[in-house]
Amino acid sequence: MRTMTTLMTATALTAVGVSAITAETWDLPMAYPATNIHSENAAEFASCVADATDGAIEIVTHPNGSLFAGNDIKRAVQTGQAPIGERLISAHQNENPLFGIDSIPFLATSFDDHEELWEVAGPAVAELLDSQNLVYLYSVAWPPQGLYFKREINSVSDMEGIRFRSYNTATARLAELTGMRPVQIEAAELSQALATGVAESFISSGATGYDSQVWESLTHFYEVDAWLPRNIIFANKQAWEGLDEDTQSAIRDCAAEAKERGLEMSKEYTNFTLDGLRDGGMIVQRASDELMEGLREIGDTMTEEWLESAGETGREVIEAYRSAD
Ligand code: PCA
Repeated sequence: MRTMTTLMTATALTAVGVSAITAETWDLPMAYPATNIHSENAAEFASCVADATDGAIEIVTHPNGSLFAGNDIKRAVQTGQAPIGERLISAHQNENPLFGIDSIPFLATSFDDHEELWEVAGPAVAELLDSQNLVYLYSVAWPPQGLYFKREINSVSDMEGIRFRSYNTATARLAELTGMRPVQIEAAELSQALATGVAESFISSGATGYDSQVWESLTHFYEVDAWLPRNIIFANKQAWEGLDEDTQSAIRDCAAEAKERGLEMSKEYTNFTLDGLRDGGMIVQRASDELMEGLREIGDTMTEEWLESAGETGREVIEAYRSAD
């Protein structure tokens, strides 16, 4: 396919004699709604790339799981079904524990700490992606993760038996350790799952609760700042290597801008969406000391489990992060 497009581009250039008259389209599958910060940021990234390459590369975003469901995006890009894509990387912790480093409970709980963690973890994750035929372009953290319920919850024992929507290994494990019942559901299906009672609770940012208008089904959001997971934009390696150096560096520049802009957008979206939940009628507050204490104990267990599974590389990254404090 790509060779074909390149050939057509070359023919068009010869025929007309101007640069970049035929664009190469890069479809970019994404899992979250078009109005979400990650999707809006990627749309700006796409327009930056179009400008910087004189229209030679036209990235077209496909939000909300419309091209591939979230869980299929990474494989689609690895195998070249899509040249570029965005994925919540911790959802792939089952492939390698390093992918779940951003979802270790209470390891990095603020944007600043999370960025420090990513400074040491990012290169290791990029290397791992490279070994899977993926080229890391940029990534952006979600706002801190809190707990959603449809009644008041003051302790871990209050959570017993609740049907809990999970989105990665860590969220499923959290459910198990708190006595809840995990069910894996894509963000695009979340409102529906809550409305039908398939799920009655979940952990996420204010952003996803706001995007999914969860006040229609739920009543409480507890700020626990458990972790900040990350979405990564990556390209298929062959598609990437098919680009000339100038094009690659133009895309890298746009990616560097997107990383910075995305971080600012995510920070701003945090309070905006918590206010949005309140406007929708939800009670938004910090979790009680008792609940936090119970969650921290579970966090310690999960940290130990992660370290055990992640081996030497994982341990080194955590140590480098902790000693940078
Ligand atoms: N929203 C995504 C992942 C993390 C977040 O804040 C979700 O709930 O699927």
